Amino acid sequence: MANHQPLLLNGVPGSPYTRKMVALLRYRHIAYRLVPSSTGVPGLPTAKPHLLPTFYLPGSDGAVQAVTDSTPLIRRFEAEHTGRHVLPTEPALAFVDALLEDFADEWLTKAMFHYRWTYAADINKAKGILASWLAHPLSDAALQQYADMVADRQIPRLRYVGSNPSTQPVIEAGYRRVLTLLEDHLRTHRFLMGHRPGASDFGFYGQLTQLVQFDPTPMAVAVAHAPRVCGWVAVTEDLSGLEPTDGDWLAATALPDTLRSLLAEVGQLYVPLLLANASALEAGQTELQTHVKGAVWVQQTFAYQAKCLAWLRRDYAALPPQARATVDRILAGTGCEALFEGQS
Ligand SMILES: N[C@@H](CCC(=O)N[C@@H](CS)C(=O)NCC(=O)O)C(=O)O
Repeated sequence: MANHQPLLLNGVPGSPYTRKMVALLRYRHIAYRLVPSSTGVPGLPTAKPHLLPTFYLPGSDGAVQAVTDSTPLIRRFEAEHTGRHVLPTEPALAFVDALLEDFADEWLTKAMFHYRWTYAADINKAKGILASWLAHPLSDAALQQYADMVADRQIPRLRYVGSNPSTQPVIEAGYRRVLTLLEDHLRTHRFLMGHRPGASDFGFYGQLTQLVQFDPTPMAVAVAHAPRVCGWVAVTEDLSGLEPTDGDWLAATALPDTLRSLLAEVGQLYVPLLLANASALEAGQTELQTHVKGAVWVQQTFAYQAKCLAWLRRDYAALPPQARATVDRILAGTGCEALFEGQS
């Protein structure tokens, strides 16, 4: 069903998922109205939990609903708006795209949150600027007070992403390695998915807007080691003038080694966490414990990531036989195949 009304959403520039979705809407030529505040839109419903971005979309009864979660929203917009699609047409490539999107949303965000709320320079920059994104102007004293409230709220939440002294080296080495692997890929390709962006491009873009353009510690790493990644993030913000064609997607049967290397990193950094999280939740535990790159990783379980794993498994189960064989060949030896072992 075509929807010609501009989509209404609420979000702020410091929210990686807001950036992901705004860049996607621009690329897709989907008209939107962004209400820039961290507190929702007065008079409209609030999502539970309140997350940024929140979209205000008609429900089946026509009443406006507050809708969150970028991954299913991207799929909804693919169905409701034609042209300039971000889900690759070839099922095997679409699967790789979904896996990389999930890694960006759920693992790379750990690096983003870790750097922002661990180092003094990052905390001091973020707390003042994030506090300024209330819907109304603040005096200096009120801004200072609100900035301290933001930091006092966010710093203890490092535990939700698993950032602590034992995981810090793994997160930071993982971030550097992801930058290097992206830099390698961008040496020969314009986007992760080839000559046009997939959903995974927007997932990486969203987190990287913060890591390479906002928070000073990870930004310095990127500027020193990954100039192409920095340039790519700047360009991906507005791809309204890109004219994609069907031939611009990668071919899953000839996936470049640079993307396979990225998948191997996903297999090491993210797959153990997804599996341990699902097992802990199944066992009714509130905490998961596993090893990532040899380090002990302990964190609170996260119901949303169990949903992510279920979505990936559902997509895997739905692959036509030939596409599944291609996916199996791509994933073999990357560590990602462990997500689908024993799945019919
Ligand atoms: N799964 C969601 C994640 C959205 C999310 O976590 N948003 C963050 C800001 S980037 C948020 O609103 N966190 C809750 C808070 O800060 O209170 C998506 O894909 O959109």
